[in-house]
Amino acid sequence: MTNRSLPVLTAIFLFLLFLEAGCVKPEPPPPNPFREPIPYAVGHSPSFVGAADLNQDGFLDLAVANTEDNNVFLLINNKDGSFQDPVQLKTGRQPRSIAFGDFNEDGKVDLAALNNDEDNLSLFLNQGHVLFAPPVIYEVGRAPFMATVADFNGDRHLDMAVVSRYDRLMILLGKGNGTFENGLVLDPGAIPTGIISGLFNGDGFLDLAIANNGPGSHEFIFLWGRGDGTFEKGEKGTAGMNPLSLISEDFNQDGRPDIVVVNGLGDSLSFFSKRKKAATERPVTSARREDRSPPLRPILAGTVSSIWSSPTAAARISPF
Ligand SMILES: [Ca+2]
Ligand SMILES: [Ca+2]
Ligand SMILES: [Ca+2]
Ligand SMILES: [Ca+2]
Repeated sequence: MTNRSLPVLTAIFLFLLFLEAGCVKPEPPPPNPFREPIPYAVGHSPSFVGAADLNQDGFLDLAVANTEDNNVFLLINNKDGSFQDPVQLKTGRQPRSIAFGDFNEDGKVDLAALNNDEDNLSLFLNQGHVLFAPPVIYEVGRAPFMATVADFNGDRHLDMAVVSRYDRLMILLGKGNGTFENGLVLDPGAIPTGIISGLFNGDGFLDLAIANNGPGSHEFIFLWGRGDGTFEKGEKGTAGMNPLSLISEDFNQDGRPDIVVVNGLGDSLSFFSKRKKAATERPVTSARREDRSPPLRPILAGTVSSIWSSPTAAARISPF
């Protein structure tokens, strides 16, 4: 082979490679891995479903809030992913959601139903064998909507943070015996409908993130925990239209929580992940506020306030 023929052969090879690449058909999407759904009858206007092992058999059970029936249905797992006929718990008017936690520390998961039309919650203590004690009522705020459970004051007893649609956040501090004392009442912004807790600013103290569903809102806010059950206002994030609810998981496995906000309008959700740490940033070595890790960065549908970077993509989410 001469030196002159080498470029020609290379060109032919690249051309064939190009043809080959052009002919490659995209992989067909994988088939839907889910079977046909199994219907289970619940009550009227079910508005919330949560999972917890309510009978301590190691299998997750379901609890459904039936808003128009003023009750919660408990569906116990048959240990094969099918569920028994529901056990009914009578709640207050219009239970909107349910929070779970072992509030009396007896090893059994208790539950609180947020009664949207009575401005209180019904706390049911689990007595075992799917029996629950008559509920204890706690006043929370007008039209309670969602709660998150964690130990906010570091006393090793579970506490509860409850948002109500009429602009109120109440912190209920657990005593560990199934009772609570009212803590702070805070203004979380207009019509808060979603709340989660997590270590969002990296100072070692649990924080709150709240979705505000008010008219024209694009807002979700952080409240930075001080570790004693009190909070201070943190940054505001801007999601899509009328943020409704949110979740936090470590989706990119960088060891730091990401946040997904579901927007009530606009057919989108907003995904926030944290920026990479700057080289000059000090590592978090103690529970000090100055050691906050970088703020979260949205990468889907949404904009951010001054300390947040701009979104890089928008997504329209279709139901499957
Ligand atoms: Ca179970
Ligand atoms: Ca319990
Ligand atoms: Ca606590
Ligand atoms: Ca914190």
